[in-house]
Amino acid sequence: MDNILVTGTAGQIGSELVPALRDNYDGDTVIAGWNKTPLSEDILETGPNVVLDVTDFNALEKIVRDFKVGTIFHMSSILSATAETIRTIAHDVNINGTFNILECAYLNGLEKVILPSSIAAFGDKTPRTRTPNDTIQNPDTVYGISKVFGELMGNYYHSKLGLDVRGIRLPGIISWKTEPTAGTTDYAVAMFYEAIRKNSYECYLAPDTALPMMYMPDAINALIKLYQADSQVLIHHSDFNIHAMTFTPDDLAREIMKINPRFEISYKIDPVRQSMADSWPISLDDSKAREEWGWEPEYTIQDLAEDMYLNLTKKLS
Ligand code: AKB
Repeated sequence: MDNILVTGTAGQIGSELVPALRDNYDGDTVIAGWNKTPLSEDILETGPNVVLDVTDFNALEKIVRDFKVGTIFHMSSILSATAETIRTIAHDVNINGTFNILECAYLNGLEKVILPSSIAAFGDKTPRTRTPNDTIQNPDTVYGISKVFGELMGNYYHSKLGLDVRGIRLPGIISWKTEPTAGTTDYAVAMFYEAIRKNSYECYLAPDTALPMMYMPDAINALIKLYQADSQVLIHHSDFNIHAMTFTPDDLAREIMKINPRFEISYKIDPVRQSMADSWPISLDDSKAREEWGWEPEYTIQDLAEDMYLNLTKKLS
């Protein structure tokens, strides 16, 4: 097996994906690509790392050749809320960067590219409950449009050029190791931090905003399981729905109150993030992922709340 390069290792998912890949494979074969945000000691000590700007094709190609890369997990992305405020950078990273990854993988004969998409790839004309895998996609956000670009280009490189590109549409991801702040679904992580630090949280989404969510271990498991799937069994490629749970800010606050009865929630709506959330699915039909590569989530909202609270309390103390 050739080496695995992960882009965006310092991000919320990358920072947990690299250790998981190093546990599954030899640590020396998993290269942590990062840009600007420094890596944790743990990642620096357990395998190779490299500074990587995905918008620079020549630098990317040199890394792919120098490190004998066979697979890229392309995790670097400017998330939904930030992408609305820095459109040019978001276009460079999310669209040009994704194109560079695919073109570089194709030209250098790589084995696979794992290219995550998002629930943001849907829009207000998409059916919002049990959103079908193959349906109308009309996002009206910079981030969502860039995710549709990645899905379509991933499928193009697969069908026209024979590159094995695979991707899942990730929901809001809840985790305690790296704090995400650039997305719309990140209120759910912030609520835990503030419940532990201050016993209170002011939420920027309305109390009844229902969104698909997932605990990090399920997201990591999905990425690795899709990577390992036999290519013969895949009918879809860059555009799999996956689903674990749906909850609202009010639902999550009530779960946290079971653990911390002093916790109080208040609301001050951010119209930009609210309108994004209102255009995204409430739940997804993930039967294609279940049928084609055996996707199955493990964590419920109760499991997630208990595990998050415990681990974040340890981390913050
Ligand atoms: C975001 O809110 O930007 C992301 C996503 C739903 O893809 N977490």
